[in-house]
Amino acid sequence: MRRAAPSSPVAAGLRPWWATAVVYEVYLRSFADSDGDGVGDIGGLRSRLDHLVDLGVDAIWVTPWYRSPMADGGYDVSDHCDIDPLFGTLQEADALLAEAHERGLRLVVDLVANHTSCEHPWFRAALAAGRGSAERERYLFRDGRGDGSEPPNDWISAFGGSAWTRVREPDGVAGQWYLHTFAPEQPDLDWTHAGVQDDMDAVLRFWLDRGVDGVRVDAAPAMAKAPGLPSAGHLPGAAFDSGGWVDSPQWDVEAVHDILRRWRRTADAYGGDRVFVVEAVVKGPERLSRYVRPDEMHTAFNFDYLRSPWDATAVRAVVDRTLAALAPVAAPATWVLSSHDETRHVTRFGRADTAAATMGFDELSAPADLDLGGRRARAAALLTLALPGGTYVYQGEELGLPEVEDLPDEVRQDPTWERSGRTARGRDGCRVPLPWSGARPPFGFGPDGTTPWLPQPSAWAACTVQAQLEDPGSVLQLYRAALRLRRSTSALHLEPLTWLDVGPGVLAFDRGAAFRCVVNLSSGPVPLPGHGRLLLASGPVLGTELPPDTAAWLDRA
Ligand code: ISL
Repeated sequence: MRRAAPSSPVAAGLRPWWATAVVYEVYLRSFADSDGDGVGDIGGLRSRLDHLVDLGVDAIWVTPWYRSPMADGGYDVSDHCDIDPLFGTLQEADALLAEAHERGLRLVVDLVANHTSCEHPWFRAALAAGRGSAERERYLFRDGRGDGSEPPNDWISAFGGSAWTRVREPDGVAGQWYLHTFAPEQPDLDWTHAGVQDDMDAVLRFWLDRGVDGVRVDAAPAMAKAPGLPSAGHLPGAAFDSGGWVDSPQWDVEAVHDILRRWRRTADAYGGDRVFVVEAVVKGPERLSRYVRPDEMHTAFNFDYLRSPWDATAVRAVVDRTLAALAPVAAPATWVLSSHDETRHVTRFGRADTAAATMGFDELSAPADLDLGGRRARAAALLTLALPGGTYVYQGEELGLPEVEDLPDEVRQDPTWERSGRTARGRDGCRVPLPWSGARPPFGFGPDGTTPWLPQPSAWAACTVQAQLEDPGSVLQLYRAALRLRRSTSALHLEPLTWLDVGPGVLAFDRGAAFRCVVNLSSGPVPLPGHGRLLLASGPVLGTELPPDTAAWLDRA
């Protein structure tokens, strides 16, 4: 069995592991399928742990594996304390945790607490018990406006349309409405309800008791709502834009911080070095920093970095703003390029507009230039892994996978697709099952002859893990080399970032006296600033010139 090499400054106790960790996001449905039903599962993940050890990551975050009707790929949970049979069993989850720990990998689970599935026993009971019942108080049931046929307010769903759905009461008449920030199958909980708070504490303890190393908090800013649920004043047809909203009654409401503080107290009682990472798309790093105050979450996904266009001024600005916002709360940054919710960055960086759109709500644009996007993605990997803080690597990013933009409409499963009236393609294109080996689908994702839940492009024969291991110039080899170097380079764990001004279109910074990272985002070659030994480059470097869309790591010692 392979074991992750301990990271020196972290092993020496100079930093908690999560302050500079490389966390690999496992989107479980699409990682590896052990039983041939076409859906990734815990057995598949267990069988592929050595890939992650060889890659050199510190931890894995596993997307929801709980019992779920899968209306939103498992983010609609009907039992938070059991594993869905599609993914395996609790015993297998325990075995995975033990096997990960034996290999020196930490494991982070996903806590979906803003909403449950509509199949959750609490919601079924709420529907059955009717208007005015105690059961309805766990959710946000309200009477409609006017004669009751208009939604209670103008809030909009992240997947498009109104955030309210009307129910049929037990006696058969059209009745109250319930709030769902996401799909109608995901009713929002009322977090002012004491029973909800207590029961979610128990969920948190259930997983901490099993020994998980951290918790990713899903859609945190949605959990608190402005008292009285006032309308937001949205214009007709307004889109969900939580990253742009200020003083929204449905997002980033102050009371959310009480919930997070309560969880932090619960987790701190366990001792050890467990981490909370919060998913919060809010307006800018300054708002985000409020989620990582010393008594709240430890870290937060950096969506502003993810959304940044491939432009030196814009990237530098977001790095500076992030670091400046986090300094007063003494929280480490994270740097994220892709996730199961976003267009894969190889494709994004190959488009005319390289900024990220939200959750697949992007226009059908001209086909991306994947060679260009691929070069930029390789450079972005070295940039990202050299920044101070932690990093998230989304599965398949280490293979340079592009977004699959030509999925047939009939296979699409993301609720965004139907909710938008089939105009927004949604997130399926970044969720296509991974190619591991072989010349044809399922490319080792599942047993030969099985059919993955989303079809894999035949061109992926060239980007399987197996193919890339045989190619010294592959994206996988670049990631492995970069992660190896990152682990052993103490400056990347301990030293602050110092920019060098080397001209337009180029990002250059030092981490301490010995380490330098240079990224050329301009359209022509630039001289590598200063002298130093080339440690690693994202593409060919000729002499002392760095070609466009290329990054280099230099050792100046
Ligand atoms: O706020 C957003 C954009 O303005 C969203 O990105 C939002 O933060 C995101 O949709 C929350 O995502 C998470 O919860 C969803 C689930 O569908 C996603 O997969 C998950 O990552 C609902 O549980």
